[in-house]
Amino acid sequence: MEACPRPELFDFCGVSMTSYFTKNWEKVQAFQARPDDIVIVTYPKSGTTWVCYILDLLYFGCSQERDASLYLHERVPFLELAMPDYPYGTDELEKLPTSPRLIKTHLPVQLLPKSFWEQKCRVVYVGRNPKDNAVSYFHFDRMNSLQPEPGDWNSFFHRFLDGNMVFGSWYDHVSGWWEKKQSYSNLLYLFYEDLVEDTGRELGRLASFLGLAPSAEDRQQIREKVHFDSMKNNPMTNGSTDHILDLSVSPFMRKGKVGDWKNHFTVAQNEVFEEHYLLKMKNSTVAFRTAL
Ligand code: PPS
Repeated sequence: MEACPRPELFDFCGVSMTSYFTKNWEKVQAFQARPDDIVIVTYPKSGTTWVCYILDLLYFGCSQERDASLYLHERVPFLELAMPDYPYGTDELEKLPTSPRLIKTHLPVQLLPKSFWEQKCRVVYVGRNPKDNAVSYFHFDRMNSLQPEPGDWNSFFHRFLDGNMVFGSWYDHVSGWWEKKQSYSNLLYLFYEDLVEDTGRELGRLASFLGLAPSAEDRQQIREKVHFDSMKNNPMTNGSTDHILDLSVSPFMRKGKVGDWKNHFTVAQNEVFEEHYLLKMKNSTVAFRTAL
């Protein structure tokens, strides 16, 4: 397999993107949603894998046979993925035998294909505080050969503030989806920090949003399987067989904590960040916790 070059960022409908998520755009925009599709939406590095796995187990059970034989990305295809040597997300979704289909996307609200709205699909959004989100994204870009070169932490930090990231500005993403929630009732907006604080409680919120009633035993089993340590040791979820990820640079399941930003942000960066945050988010009521 030939090594692919690290991609360039370019402006795509006002959002920074790489070709690995735009190459199949015609098919993405024409995607035919079904009324029972469940869409899991996140800005990258906000807990996507975690919530995809929770939903998969809630819907399709914890049987060892299924759980040990299918990678999570096969169970929950990534809609806009169009990378070399990977099946395109839209093709994977068309072949998916399960019902409902669980669909992962990182698209900002204005780019979600319109049939999801027409079909009134349920949407689960997961947001994560921007400081930990930026740190997680930095380490991901270091170890993922199909992401742009991250450069050093300081230059990455400034790019994050400027929204020059794959999938654009964190600020626009979290506030755009928060705004949508005010008018679209089939949207559950979760926070990574709440999941860390009390996974069982958030599992309950998810189940009731989806109209599911897992038994106490099922809930317990799911909680065990989706614990950070279990997912880190699980080849179906830990990225260990993904050839574009170099786990010797940084693990895909890296720390799973709230507050790791304190190990990266300098005092000066934190001051710049806080001031910039107030400006960028002055019109949004969404609120994040940077510590528990
Ligand atoms: S991606 O590549 O966008 O799909 O990444 P994503 O899954 O959204 O985010 C990865 C971060 O989520 C953490 N993670 C978890 N934290 C706690 N518990 C569980 N079970 C869990 N699963 C994934 C993962 O470790 C990444 O965060 P960091 O801070 O880098 O550790």
